[in-house]
Amino acid sequence: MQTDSLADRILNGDRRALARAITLVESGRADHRAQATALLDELAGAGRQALRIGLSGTPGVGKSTFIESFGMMLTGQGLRVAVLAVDPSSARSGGSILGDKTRMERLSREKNAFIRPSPSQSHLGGVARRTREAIALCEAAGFDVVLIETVGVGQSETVVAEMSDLFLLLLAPAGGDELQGVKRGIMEMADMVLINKADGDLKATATRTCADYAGALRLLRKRPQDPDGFPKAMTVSAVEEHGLEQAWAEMQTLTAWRREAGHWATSRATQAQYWFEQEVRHALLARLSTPQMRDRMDELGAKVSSGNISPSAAAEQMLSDLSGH
Ligand SMILES: Nc1nc2c(ncn2[C@@H]2O[C@H](COP(=O)(O)OP(=O)(O)OP(=O)(O)O)[C@@H](O)[C@H]2O)c(=O)[nH]1
Ligand SMILES: [Mg+2]
Repeated sequence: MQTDSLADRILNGDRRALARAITLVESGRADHRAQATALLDELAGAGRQALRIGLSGTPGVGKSTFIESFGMMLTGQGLRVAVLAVDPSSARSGGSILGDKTRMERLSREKNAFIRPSPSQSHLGGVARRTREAIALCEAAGFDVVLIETVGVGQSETVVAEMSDLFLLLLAPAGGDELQGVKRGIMEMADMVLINKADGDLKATATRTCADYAGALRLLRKRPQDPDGFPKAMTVSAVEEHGLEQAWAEMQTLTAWRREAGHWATSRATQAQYWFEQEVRHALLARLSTPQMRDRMDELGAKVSSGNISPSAAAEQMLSDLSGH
């Protein structure tokens, strides 16, 4: 494969080239990895940036529906929108790929939208790299907004927050008790809290839930990257398409403020540093996991167990073996 021409096609916004490049970054083959790295290097020179919006929330809260309605609104304004999904559990992604495809029917027909479901890969480290690289590819292809959906369980929301410029938490209308159900860490990561399904019978509950969260957010420590009045809680209806313009206006206000105050650049730089360190960790772990290294580990482990060598001396031998490979 000629990465050169692939790069040119991506820079020209060719969606098939983009899809092919994402397949390349998803591949576990060593030659594909080398091509993907070369391609990403080449594209980085273009220096294109999109607004990366991470979206998290419990299953069924309406993330996909929101992304479709919100995405349609953005494309309606002439913006180009890419949608990616992070779904670390392969068992779930089997179902949600199908579900998302049917739910994002309108958006998937838009010529200014690109939707890429999560690959059926269960290892979070692999999913993180693939998503990060897919974002970079979408940026190079000239998308204005990249939306990243993740289901709000486990570590996946931290992963997505670490690669987003804006991290949105989508919540369902619920009684005050359920406020406790949202982990503090997630509330602290959220740049905006959207109470979805503020329609029909649920409208009044959604308004109450929104007030509860607005109160809770005010109590949380203020972060330097938030101007006055942020993080905001707002009600939306993805189905009835209410509140989407207001939410987008707030996102733009927040983003403009952060750019002006230097937080955008700082955050991108911190994230790049974080992912560099993660990559080093993963690469080291991968090198420790080769059959040869596992054998060596077992061998030294047995010596440690029998008291022939101290744990720290064995660890040093292990590491010197590793650097010799
Ligand atoms: N009343 C109402 N229902 C909604 C709204 N948004 C989504 N739903 C419904 O909620 C259900 C789940 O919506 P999805 O968009 O698939 O939710 P999700 O968060 O993407 O779900 P997973 O991907 O499975 O985690 C569907 O039946 C939607 O029609 C809304 O604004 N109002
Ligand atoms: Mg979904």
